[in-house]
Amino acid sequence: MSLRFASQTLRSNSLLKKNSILLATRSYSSGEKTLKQRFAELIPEKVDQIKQLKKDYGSTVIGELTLDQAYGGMRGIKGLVWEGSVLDPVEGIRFRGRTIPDIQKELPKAEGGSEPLPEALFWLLLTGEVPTESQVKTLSAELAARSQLPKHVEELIDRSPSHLHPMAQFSIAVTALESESQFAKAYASGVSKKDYWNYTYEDSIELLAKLPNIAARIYQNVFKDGKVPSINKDLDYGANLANLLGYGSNQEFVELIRLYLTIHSDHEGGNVSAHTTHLVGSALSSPFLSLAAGLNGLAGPLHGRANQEVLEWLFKLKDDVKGDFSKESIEKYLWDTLNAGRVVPGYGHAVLRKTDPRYTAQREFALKHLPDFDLFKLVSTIYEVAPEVLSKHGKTKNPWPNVDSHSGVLLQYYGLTEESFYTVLFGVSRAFGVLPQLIIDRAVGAPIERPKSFSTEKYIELVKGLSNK
Ligand code: CMX
Repeated sequence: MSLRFASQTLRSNSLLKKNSILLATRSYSSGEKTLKQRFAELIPEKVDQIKQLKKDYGSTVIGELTLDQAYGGMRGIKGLVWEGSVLDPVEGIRFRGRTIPDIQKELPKAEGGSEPLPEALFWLLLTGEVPTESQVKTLSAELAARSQLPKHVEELIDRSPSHLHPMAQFSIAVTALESESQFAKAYASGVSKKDYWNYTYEDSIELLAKLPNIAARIYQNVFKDGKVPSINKDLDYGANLANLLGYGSNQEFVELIRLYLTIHSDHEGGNVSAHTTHLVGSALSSPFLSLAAGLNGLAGPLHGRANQEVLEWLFKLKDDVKGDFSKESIEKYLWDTLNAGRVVPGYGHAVLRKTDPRYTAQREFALKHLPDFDLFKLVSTIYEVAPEVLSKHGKTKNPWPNVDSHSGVLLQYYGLTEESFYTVLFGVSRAFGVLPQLIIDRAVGAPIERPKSFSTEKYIELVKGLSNK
């Protein structure tokens, strides 16, 4: 290690210590545990639980594997561990055992608000526990306090050409935050494995804290006048993000952002963005590099970018039907899409086999706040027509809408009309889901991921050998 790097490392480690001491003092004075303290308490329990489970059942067969699954995107293969959420094909997502309506009811809210605070969900995903209001306030304040971007990251975003997709800018900016990684510095200085989680936690909070400034800077640069308002240290995460984007004066929009960030966060471990973040993290790449990798996956049209595609598809539909929004003309448009060999964006899912409860939560928000909005009515009519058309078409295993089918329409209503930005908001939310798992991974000593692959020739040899038995 160079002398310069070694002294930087020592400096940042002592800063980190100071930070932890400050946090500890703050929490003792309020009498409640901080998130970090509570998580630290829970680690031995989790480690023991896993140790015991492996000791008792380590050689139990938990599934079968067919050749179709190897060639079919590994659907249904159980081989990942993900603590924050489990996805049931019919019922949808549960965050630490709780459905979306449960978390809407149970998680702390902002004063006067009715949607859950995403900071509270982060706490729940990491610990399995619902935080108190004051614990969430402490976390919100910490995130606001750590939100400022390093100059070089601001410059990188400012230098990005406006035709570079916002998701590419987002990924570049998150990657460039690697300069701030306490984990990378601690690893280079030879810190013990037992402490990995500590530095992963610090990086994750630092990263989460900085995402609103990154997202807003991209938005203001590409679509507005490039000026980004300042973070308000007294506001929660969603309110700050809404402010930075320029829509904070509308309380309904602020509520929407809180709901949006909460429900887009986690969808168990096998989806592309979650799995990628976890996989890259398993090589002990920092949370910055790991999340950036996950964001690159989220940017794909079959995954997060579908929310942008939905809007583009809806606008084309509006052009095509020339004011005739009858079920018949929408049905024709759906068939035209399918017959052109394209997917209907916002419909279908690799795991779900029913309407996505994240779709339902957004539909309920729309029914409450914007029941007469023409695009919402259009989305509702498509919901009446598309499942039957997709079923008749006969390819997709799930003809029901997913989360992306609804999110853009809500943002359109409040004036955030630039659909190529939508996946960035999804990405900010996804960080709330994948970073807790990254911290848990390091706390329980999860190994580098390395499944086995075969060539087609080797699979032929394998199946022929097996079928001869
Ligand atoms: N429209 C038309 N065809 C569809 C379809 C849709 N909405 N959904 C699936 N299909 C097709 C698939 O393309 C596949 O066709 P081929 O056999 O020709 O390859 C066939 O139906 C079987 O697919 P499946 O097993 O039902 O679905 P997959 O698990 O392979 O894919 C998904 C899942 C989400 C990629 C797919 O449903 C899709 O492309 N949907 C549209 C894009 C979308 O909304 N993505 C967002 C998902 C949520 C998220 O991650 O954000």
